[in-house]
Amino acid sequence: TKRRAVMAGNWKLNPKTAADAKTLAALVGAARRDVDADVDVFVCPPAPFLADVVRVLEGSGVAVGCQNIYWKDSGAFTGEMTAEMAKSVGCTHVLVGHSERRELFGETDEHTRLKTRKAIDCGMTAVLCIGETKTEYEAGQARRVCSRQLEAALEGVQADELSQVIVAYEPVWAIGTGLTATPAIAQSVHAGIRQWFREKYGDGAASKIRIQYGGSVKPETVDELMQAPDVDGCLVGGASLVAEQFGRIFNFD
Ligand code: G2H
Repeated sequence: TKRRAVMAGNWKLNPKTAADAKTLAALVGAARRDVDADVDVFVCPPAPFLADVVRVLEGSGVAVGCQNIYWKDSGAFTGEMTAEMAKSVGCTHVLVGHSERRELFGETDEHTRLKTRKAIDCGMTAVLCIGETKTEYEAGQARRVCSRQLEAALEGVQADELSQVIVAYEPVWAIGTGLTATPAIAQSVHAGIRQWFREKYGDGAASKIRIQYGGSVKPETVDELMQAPDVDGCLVGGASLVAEQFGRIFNFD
């Protein structure tokens, strides 16, 4: 049988105000009608809204994650936020290595390693985002790029710590472009990712690790994606900003 599904909303730099964030959170919470349904759900609002969104979603069955952390514990690092800070306001998850962080903010594989380590040590779940660019995809390098990113970010992470790791495969060419990878493409790369875990950590760990697909997931595409044997959930950007759409996604058939 498949692993427990896990659905995440990445709000990115939206919505505009705390009031709007609370309204969206309340609608997402309401869309989670069946709190006991066999799926984990969390949303990742911008940092200034985290505490409010945690309060709104209390008891709703929707958890809260942050979109980024710094790996230091304190000090002169203007503009940054620690894992401990996020945890102290109720965040349970943190996105690490999103392609926008890598492309626009210069995050390296080494940064993803430090952030993954910090999230685990802090008792949070690291949602490790990996994926190839269009050029790499066209050169047939999807699996190789994913393996390199996994190798780097998980260096030093032990098998018994993998319960605090979720992998999100997000082909960069499918992000916000409206181009969803076909379920067949997603399945093929997800199988390759699981194979990487098998070789590195063994069968048990490989069969347990949850791998989300991300990149223009919509209500119209979620059901078929979720039928792929190695797709365990979705990381949703644009469609997570409309509660009705995100609800339809996490209540997938
Ligand atoms: C990929 C995804 C969520 P979108 O970045 O992380 O966004 O669904 O808008 O492509």
